[in-house]
Amino acid sequence: MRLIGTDRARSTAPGEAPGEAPGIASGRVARVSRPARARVARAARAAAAVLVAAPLLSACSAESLPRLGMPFPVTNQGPRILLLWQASWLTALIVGGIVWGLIIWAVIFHRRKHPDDPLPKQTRYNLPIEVFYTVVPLIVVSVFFFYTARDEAKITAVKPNPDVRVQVNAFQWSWQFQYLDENVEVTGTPGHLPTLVLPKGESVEFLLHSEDVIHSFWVPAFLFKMDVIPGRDNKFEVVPEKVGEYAGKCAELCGAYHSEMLFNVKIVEPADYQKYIAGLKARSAQ
Ligand SMILES: [Cu+2]
Repeated sequence: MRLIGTDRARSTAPGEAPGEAPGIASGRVARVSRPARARVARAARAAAAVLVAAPLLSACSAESLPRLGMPFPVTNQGPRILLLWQASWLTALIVGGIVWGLIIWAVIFHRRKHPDDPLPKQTRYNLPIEVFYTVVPLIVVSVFFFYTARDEAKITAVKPNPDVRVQVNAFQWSWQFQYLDENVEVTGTPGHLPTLVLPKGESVEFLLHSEDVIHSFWVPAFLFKMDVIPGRDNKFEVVPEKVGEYAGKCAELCGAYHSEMLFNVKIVEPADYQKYIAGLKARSAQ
């Protein structure tokens, strides 16, 4: 049986009325011809390649694949997040390539060749193909779900005793960073961006607190953002790994000056971090 046939030379099966979908109008169970079975087998092999690709891609490292526009990761969690992103994109591209290929194949090889050509035989259903295109997406989504759930649990895990604890207070329209164990803080305004200084190689826990509306704490170089919700303090933990200066911003439209809600992140050596904290303490003592 053809899905949508254009083969006008196809012979009618014994007992089948001309132009009738085999086994449908007459109430018989549809049988699948050999060429159709071969096509389903080819499609099944292509789908199997996609399904195999996802776990294989996850066995690659983030550095061995293109970053696809994502920033270079600067925390211990960055490579895991980047790889999840890369594997998802590449799997989607493979699935997209197969779908585009099938569309182009149908457009080129099954186009109407003559204006007087009759409509091709209209097939109402094909059980193997329907089972195939129901089961394969379910498997693809399950693979996506498995890796997303596994990585989300690891990315959002917090340890009981982090080296540094920073409470991030978001307000319309800037940020305050409180170093909880040192009892010092830095407060910004829309015209004066606050800088969040973090020590390289030490675990930092962020406690996200909102004073008013929903904001979102986003450092693009962390490849991560988390909502800051009034009445519900979220937390996450990272180990900064690359010394440098990075941009931070609010990623939730929170009011008129949302676009001004910017801050800087500076990852420094632990000794420089201690000097910075000592300077903040000296200034607050004045
Ligand atoms: Cu905001």
